[in-house]
Amino acid sequence: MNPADGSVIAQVAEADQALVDAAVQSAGVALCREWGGLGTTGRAVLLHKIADEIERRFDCFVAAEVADTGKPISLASRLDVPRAAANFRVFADLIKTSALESFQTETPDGKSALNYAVRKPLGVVGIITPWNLPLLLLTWKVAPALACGNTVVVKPSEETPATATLLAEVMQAAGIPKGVYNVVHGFGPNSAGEFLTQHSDVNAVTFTGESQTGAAIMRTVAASVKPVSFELGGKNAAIVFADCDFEETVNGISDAVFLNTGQVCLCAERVYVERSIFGRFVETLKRNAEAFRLGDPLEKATDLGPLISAQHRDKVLSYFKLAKEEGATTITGGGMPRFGNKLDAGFYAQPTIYTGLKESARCVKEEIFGPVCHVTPFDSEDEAVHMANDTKYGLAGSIWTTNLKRGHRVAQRMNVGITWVNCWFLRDLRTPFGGVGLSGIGREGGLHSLNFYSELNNICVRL
Ligand code: NAD
Ligand code: 6OH
Repeated sequence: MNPADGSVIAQVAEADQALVDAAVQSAGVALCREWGGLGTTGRAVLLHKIADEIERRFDCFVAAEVADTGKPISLASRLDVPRAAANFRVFADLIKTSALESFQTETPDGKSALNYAVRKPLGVVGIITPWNLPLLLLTWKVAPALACGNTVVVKPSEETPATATLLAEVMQAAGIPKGVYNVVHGFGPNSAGEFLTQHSDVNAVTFTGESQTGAAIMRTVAASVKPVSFELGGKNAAIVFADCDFEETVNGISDAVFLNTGQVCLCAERVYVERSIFGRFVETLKRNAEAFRLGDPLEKATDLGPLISAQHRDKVLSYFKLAKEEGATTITGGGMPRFGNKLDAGFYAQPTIYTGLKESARCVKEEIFGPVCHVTPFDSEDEAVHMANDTKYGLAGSIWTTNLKRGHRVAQRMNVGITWVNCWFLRDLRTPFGGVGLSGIGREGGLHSLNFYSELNNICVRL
């Protein structure tokens, strides 16, 4: 469905067990054919061709992503689709240039041995992805998996099947051998997702999505001890000190809270602001939230689109209701916008800001994944860090200050996988990416991805 107006865009075939079996088998066979014989140089050339073909179909990918997700065309054009091409280029270059460790080992008899490691593919990798950044997050995993010589079976979210399918056309056009990239569509439990994760011929599973789903997948793969990489949910904090660059910070936080209608795992849902600027900060954030243009994703001027589905909109609205029951003060929003046209059948929610909740409130503890934040004042650095870290999640955080020492110091105290200072979602694809606690297991990005998507075989040679 198109989340902007509730219309049906396409029918998608749900893979049954037999189709998933066929996809996994095709991936297994491809490992032993031409693909398996290619070296890193050959694979890197092909990965660049994939990026070329994505860029050639730029408008087509943007249109598909906008129709599936309802995200503004401006966002898909500047973030999702360029990042998909970049994912392939970065891992193509990295696999060619990355070195592996070696050790000259002294032996008790006064001689020595040489230890060195070689990379081997894991085999068939099952890739399961969510709906919020469908192509970006899919290619973030497919690119390093292919760079390392694996074959893949991908299961995109049932909400956003289009771009994974278009990527199959890209693979063909780029000359990727048959069976290297396979797509199955369907749901999670008792459907394609579960059939894939429990398949005995799938050698590893990489997953991005909700923490609870990660737990379910972990139980499924436990039986066959498959390696997993999990990028899961978050309840991310931003800490704003009184000495911040005020305008830059409010604009940065506006992005961190509302980008993609708050449907980015890295979004800040908890904002902690030093008390002396609290009132002014909340007022200015409100001004920004109210200035966002909600509307038709296909219009270039639109800042925020709808939520992904009626079900997710209802979940977000249920938190709006809960916030009031928990005693929140509504600074702005808290409901659904009215357009007076076909967009009223879409799944929109207003940009929403709350204050006044206790830190123990469910709205401050649970991931909402919508255009909403709660702002809390603080009096000391220790108090801010304590509140920011008081969560079972630990994906990302951001610190806003012009005090260089404080920026580093507070960043290093954050119990998360990624901390930004005076910025948010600024990505260098070579850096480690992942979370602690309920936010995930392992790190991807750069060499961390190469290490997950390959097995190292250490070879010890007595000299
Ligand atoms: P989700 O967990 O509901 O679904 C993700 C994928 O898992 C879908 O393809 C779904 O079909 C599949 N799935 C569901 N149950 C399954 C099962 N039992 N076995 C196998 N597959 C199963 O997540 P979502 O609602 O699509 O995405 C939103 C969530 O993803 C949020 O919690 C968000 O924080 C998280 N997220 C995290 C990151 C990150 O990098 N940490 C990035 C994006 C999104
Ligand atoms: C989550 O919604 C965003 C994840 C972003 C990435 O994984 C990335 O590589 O930028």
